[in-house]
Amino acid sequence: MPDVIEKEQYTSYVSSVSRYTKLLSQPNVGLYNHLRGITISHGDLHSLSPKVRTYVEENISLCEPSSVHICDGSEAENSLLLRLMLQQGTIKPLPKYDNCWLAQTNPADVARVESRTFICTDDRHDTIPTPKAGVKGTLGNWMSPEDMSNAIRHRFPGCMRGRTMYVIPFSMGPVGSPLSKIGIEITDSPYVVSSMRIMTRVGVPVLQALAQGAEFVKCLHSVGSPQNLEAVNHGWPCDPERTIILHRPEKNEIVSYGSGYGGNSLLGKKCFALRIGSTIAKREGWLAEHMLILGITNPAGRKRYIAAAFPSACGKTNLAMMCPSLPGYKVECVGDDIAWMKFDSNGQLRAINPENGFFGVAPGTSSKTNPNAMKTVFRNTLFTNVAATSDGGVFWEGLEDELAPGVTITDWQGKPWDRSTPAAHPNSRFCSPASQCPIIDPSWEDPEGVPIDAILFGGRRPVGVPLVYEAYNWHHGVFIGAAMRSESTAAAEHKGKIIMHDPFAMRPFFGYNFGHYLEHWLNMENTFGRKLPKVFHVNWFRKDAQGKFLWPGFGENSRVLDWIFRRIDNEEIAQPTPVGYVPKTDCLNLDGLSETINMTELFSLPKDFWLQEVTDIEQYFSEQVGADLPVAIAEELSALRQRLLNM
Ligand code: GTP
Ligand code: SPV
Ligand code: MN
Repeated sequence: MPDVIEKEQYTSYVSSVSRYTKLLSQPNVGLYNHLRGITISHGDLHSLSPKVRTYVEENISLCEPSSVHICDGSEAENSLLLRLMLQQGTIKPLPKYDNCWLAQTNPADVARVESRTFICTDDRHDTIPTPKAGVKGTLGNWMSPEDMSNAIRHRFPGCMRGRTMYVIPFSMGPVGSPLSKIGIEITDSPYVVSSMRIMTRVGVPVLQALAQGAEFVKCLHSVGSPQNLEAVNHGWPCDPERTIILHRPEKNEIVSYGSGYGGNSLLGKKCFALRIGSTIAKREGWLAEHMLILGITNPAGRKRYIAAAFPSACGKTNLAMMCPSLPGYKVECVGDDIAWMKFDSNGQLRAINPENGFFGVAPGTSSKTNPNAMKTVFRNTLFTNVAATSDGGVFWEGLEDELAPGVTITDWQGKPWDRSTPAAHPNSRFCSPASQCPIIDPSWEDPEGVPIDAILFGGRRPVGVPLVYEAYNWHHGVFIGAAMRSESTAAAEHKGKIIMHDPFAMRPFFGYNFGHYLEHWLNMENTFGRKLPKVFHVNWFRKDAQGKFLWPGFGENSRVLDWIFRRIDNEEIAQPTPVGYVPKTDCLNLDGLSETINMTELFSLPKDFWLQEVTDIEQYFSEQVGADLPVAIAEELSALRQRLLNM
């Protein structure tokens, strides 16, 4: 603890901060004494804007690191961090490739932890709808600001003792774009610094924007100082028992403790770009969404942009980088996970990808499924929890055909792989610069964003849900987003393959009450002159009775994009069904497909299944959203039921 502030005096973190701020206004007393023992190992505290400096100094006082490193995003800095991580055993080299590294985490720290993720507001109702009595809410976790202060007080004081605190200035979106936002992440993890440098824009231009007074989102992260030292194994410090991820929208503040993994620690991604982002978007009238963005050019040379929301590990990276099998089509990638979208003054919805890299699911990625990812990830990449090969490379499930003969494999936990368990963790990932993607869109960094003409929702639905259908109108489209369901995946802690509700693929990422979020989406229609995108639902994952996928997926999904493209142009290739428009017979282009597709089964709408689906959605809305469900959404549900009954 800082010597000037006794531990007992910390009635809350907030009050310690205000006390500290008072001390700062008296030169040479209080915290200056405390800061005196700290080495600034890189950068200059005095060059920071006053607001940033205050934030950094508050956290020096709280976490008590032995040194502070202010990041500039340079190559030299990154080499230093890599050397340090090699020394500490956090990463291993992958000599088969160019500047690639493998991190193997503590097995207790492998995915986002939803159950320990909280949004903190004065009023609980601002964060989550009130679930029905006796039902556990699943639309986010609320915590009071007081409990947040306590949670911080029980974890952070002194947590960086003996270690370095890194200060990462980063921009979500191209620096200077009207759609971009700045953050400062304070962390004690060099792995986080290296990853943030790939995933966001880190460095001097951001510091310059801050010096000119730009606002920033405060992101504090520590891998923790475990009470149980067993947790600090093989160079991956973490504190799984006390992990917590806190968001305070009112103060644009994120605090994360105990996990070094992915969305828990790379705070620009889910915490900022989605949770805090969605609350800023609500206030400012735009949308922060869990969506890929792709550009598609048709054989006539016309280009359109599409955004698509699929839950975690349901195919965003794959669709965003797809190699279309349909001749004459070209797909280019703007982003694979997050879209910030705003209507411009002409009423056109425009989107930026706020990220700078891909944190993509490794298993299943191969030259067959995603050749563009394969051309992206073998340079300047940080792999996490994949398996290693004896020739200095990586391996994961799905790469079997690309393995050289005689090569042996060490699994993600560092043990010789005996094939009885997965070699790579199912949520193992690559972290690669977006600029390396061979099909990165020429406009991917356009500060104005790209024009969006269609929004896709989708998920893993093994039964009942057709390959593609189109919403009748905006309200129906918002209903389709609200009613999304998908089989659970390894990206979250859920066990087993159950069909879960995941509205807008945002269930783990809403920064505020889902009912209010729906109102916000519905309201997009209320400004005169706006050109609303068409809305579609897609499902690449329907299976036959033998459990085999009915649709080949991947590059063949270009056939669905072709239909969508032509629907944006209002071609008469659609017929109404109870769930929405589907392709008219022979209007989905199957030319040249080698396998025969059972189109009848792929598009069938089993009445019993759909009536049950309506019942399930109704129960979900009533149990989870209750009085916060907008009337327009309840009306869409009734209209769907009526259409099904008339079928
Ligand atoms: P997050 O990064 O967690 O948000 O995931 P994501 O939505 O980007 O998912 P990703 O594209 O990485 O796909 C995850 C898994 O789905 C991989 O195992 C893919 O091989 C598989 N997948 C993607 N597209 C298809 C498809 O069209 N058909 C089938 N059958 N599988 C697919
Ligand atoms: C997801 O789970 O949707 C991801 C990975 O994109 S993480 O950044 O860990 O959230
Ligand atoms: Mn994601």
